[in-house]
Amino acid sequence: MCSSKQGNVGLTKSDALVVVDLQNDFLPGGSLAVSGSDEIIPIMNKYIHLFHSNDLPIFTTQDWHPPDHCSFKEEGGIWPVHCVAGTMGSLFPEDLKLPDSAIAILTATNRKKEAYSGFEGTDLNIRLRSANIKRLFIGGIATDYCVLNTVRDALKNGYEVMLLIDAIRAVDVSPDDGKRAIAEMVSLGAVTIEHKNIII
Ligand code: VGL
Ligand code: ZN
Repeated sequence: MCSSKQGNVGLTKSDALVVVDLQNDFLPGGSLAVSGSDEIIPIMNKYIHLFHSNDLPIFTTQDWHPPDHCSFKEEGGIWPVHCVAGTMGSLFPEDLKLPDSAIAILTATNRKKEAYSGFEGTDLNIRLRSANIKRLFIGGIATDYCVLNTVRDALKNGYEVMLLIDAIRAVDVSPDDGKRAIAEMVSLGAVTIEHKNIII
């Protein structure tokens, strides 16, 4: 499939915003800090405002690990301890302006299982279906892990995906992982969009 860059896009009642893992531990000063991740907070706030003011649902995912999660180095995984359920690092930064109506989806809660997708082991798909959502606007952290896997599953589950290209940041364990992830998401059918392209 060809890569496609979208012009202006209008929001409809079958659209939802999915904010992926915009949590303290992935921000500067956090235990798994992602470079430049703080820069996307004001942009995500614009998307949040757009969706909320149009009465469209906002879903948030949170990496929500037990203290001995298998992805942690101490347990043989590759990551420093991060996003332990209920700790400061697992919470949203104060300057992320989420409305009370935002729907929280908690992921990777099973000690024995890594899960990078917001759909894996959660009720996200059921909630989206019952709200008649057809198109997802997906952004957050990290481009090359949870955003990538959430987008893959969204497309597999039949949703249209608009990738918020101005509101994602990559871990880049290997150089260009983020770039490759974007290329893959686009080749699978995701359409990239910037907040200034949304018309209402
Ligand atoms: C993530 C690394 C480890 C993510 C979660 O949210 O992309 N990355 N756990
Ligand atoms: Zn994690």
